[in-house]
Amino acid sequence: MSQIPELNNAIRLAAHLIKNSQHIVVLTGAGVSKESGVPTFRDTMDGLWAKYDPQQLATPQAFQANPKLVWDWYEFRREIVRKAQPNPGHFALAELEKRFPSLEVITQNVDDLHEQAGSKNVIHLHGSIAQSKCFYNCQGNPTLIDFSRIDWDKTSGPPPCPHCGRWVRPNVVWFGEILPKAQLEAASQASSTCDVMIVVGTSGLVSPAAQLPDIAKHARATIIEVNPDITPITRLADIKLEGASGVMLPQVLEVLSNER
Ligand code: BV8
Ligand code: ZN
Repeated sequence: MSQIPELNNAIRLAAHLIKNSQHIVVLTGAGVSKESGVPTFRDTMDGLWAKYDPQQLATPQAFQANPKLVWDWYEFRREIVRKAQPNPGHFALAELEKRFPSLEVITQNVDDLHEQAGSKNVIHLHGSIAQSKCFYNCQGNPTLIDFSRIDWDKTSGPPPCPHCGRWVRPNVVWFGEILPKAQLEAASQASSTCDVMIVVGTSGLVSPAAQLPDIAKHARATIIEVNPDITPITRLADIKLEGASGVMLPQVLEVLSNER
């Protein structure tokens, strides 16, 4: 446990509320994958990408203006995600789901580290960086493409869609694009029916995901925020675990285990 008494009390209280909950929802952002070596959106990317703002690159306009630049940025990020392993924070959430089977994870992240750690009920609001699709969804939405079998000049940028010959793009939700209807509905439903929402590693700046804690609060849920920083969600939090998720979440689990 932490050496800070207030933090210890917060961890104990969080464990107590989780233990007595009926329906837990966990909302995660890039911070939960930071200890796995995946940069957050607030982090400046290193080297070549340091001069670009992710919010400027993660848009359909940027892709149409310079498909090679955006495609190469995603290939760079895919390599980081491919090498990443789940961290203790991911594993603690997967263990919580084992003990509380109605637990749902709503993630803004495009990596699959929650699933790799063993989480089963995961709602991806912003898609998956490991998947690609036809930019025009020419065979239906989404027209997923396995480009590993396409032979194309990789220096020229994105591969051509094998159906229509036009661009292939990452299967993620870009800024200015609408979120997948089913996932957003499921996330809103979960947020409006949970009695505990654990918000982990998100700056709470991107909508509509940023509104989910408000929905939970309106439904009289207890909000537990896990983040080393202050965020717009902190004002909603009944309990603030001020620290890294890979440290805080295992400590909550440890208290839960000792209380068994
Ligand atoms: C939509 C996939 C509507 C891609 C992402 C003006 C013009 C256009 C749009 C808008 C606008 N104003 C508002 C909008 C809406 C816009 C938006 O919210 N913009 C913001 C920036 C102002 N939203 C959208 O465009 C969304 N779509 O609104 O559509 C619409 C309606 C009709 C018709 C058309 C459109 C789509 C948003 C989805 C964008 N895609 N990702 C990709 O990954 O490349 S968003 C992307 O950024 C992530 O998925 C994530 O959601 C977000 C980053 O946020 P976080 O995850 O919170 O990460 P961040 O780095 O910010 O923070 C990390 C946190 O972790 C920090 O707090 C840090 O303290 C903490 N931390 C660090 N270490 C740790 C830690 N915590 C715990 N442990 C640690 N160790
Ligand atoms: Zn196509």
